[in-house]
Amino acid sequence: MPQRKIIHIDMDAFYASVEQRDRPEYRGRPIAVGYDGPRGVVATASYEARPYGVHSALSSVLAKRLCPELIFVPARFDVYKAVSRQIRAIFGEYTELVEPLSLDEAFLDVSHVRSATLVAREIKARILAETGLTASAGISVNKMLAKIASDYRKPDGLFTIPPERIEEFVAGLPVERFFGIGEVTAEKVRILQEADKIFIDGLKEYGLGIRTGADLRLWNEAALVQQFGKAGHSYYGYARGIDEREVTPNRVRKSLGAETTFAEDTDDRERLRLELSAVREEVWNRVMRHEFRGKTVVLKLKFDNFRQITRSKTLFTPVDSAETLRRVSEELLAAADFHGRKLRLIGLTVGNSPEACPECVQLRFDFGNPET
Ligand code: DCP
Ligand code: MG
Repeated sequence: MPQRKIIHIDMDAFYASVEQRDRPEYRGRPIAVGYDGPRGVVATASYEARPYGVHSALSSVLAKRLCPELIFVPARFDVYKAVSRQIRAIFGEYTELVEPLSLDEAFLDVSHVRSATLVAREIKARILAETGLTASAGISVNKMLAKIASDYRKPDGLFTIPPERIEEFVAGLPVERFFGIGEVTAEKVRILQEADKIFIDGLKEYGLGIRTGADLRLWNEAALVQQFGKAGHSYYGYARGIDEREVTPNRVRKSLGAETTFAEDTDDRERLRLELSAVREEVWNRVMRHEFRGKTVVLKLKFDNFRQITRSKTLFTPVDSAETLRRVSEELLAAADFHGRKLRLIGLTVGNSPEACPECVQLRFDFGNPET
């Protein structure tokens, strides 16, 4: 098979940049897009806010503590969607093989062109001219490398990983980067970083000690599969710069969700409603970012004995407002019987079929201990 040429484009600080574009008084200032309430979360932060440690999915309270002069700006999804349509129209002029991952990023297969790097440069320039916003581009032979490359010189970056540099590049890469593929599997990164606490054979405590691509490469495929499940096959390839996934224009997403584990188990219904509202804000952000349409709302509750139940409701039409999601999720919580137990985790998923699995929950965030 001839080598592919893949471009990954990702807008810089997308929602925040749109707000700074439309409101000059925010330019050069640390801003966060999101709800500035006790249970609010940051959807994204401007580059001025990032040196303070403010980032996506951080609680608004903690964000304000890290950066007292932070300005909170409510999200305007309609405007972000309009920009998204503009950039997708630009992508479409270069190839039919465009796979959007969210409003602000996409893979493009441009195997037919002579220089993918030149195309990427041109696309960046057109995005700037037509939207007034900057994007970063990564260019390489597969999705995984293109995505890592787009992140490498952000903001306003352009970085190419040519075939002859792949091996060296991957070997030196911090391992967290491998897990930014698709949705971030924060849990897996956590496992690697807290390697010292992991029991592998139940007898002895080993550290996995995987820090870089070179470390990951030392693991054989069976061991990675044992550690990470099916994804282990992909990681085995990624460690070698191999990723066979095609750019597929209309990937069908089955569900979107978020969950949170509490610092302390609780059966306090009021506290649980607050926790649920934070999870719900994150879920709603994700639904908007992915333009996801799902009719089924799934509430997941995990108890102090690690047993888990799910409660779901399927609507006649896709969940189309934050208010609908609030109402349905609160009904599900109110109707759930805890049988006298405390809860350790609450999760919420929107799916497009009743079978939509809560296991598909992909993003974790923890408000339990904001200092960590
Ligand atoms: N977003 C969100 N919640 C998250 C992550 C992202 O609502 N947990 C939204 C806000 C972002 C947009 O999606 O602006 C795009 O996400 P990115 O991960 O690409 O982040 P940014 O574009 O904001 O910043 P970067 O310059 O790092 O790409
Ligand atoms: Mg982005």
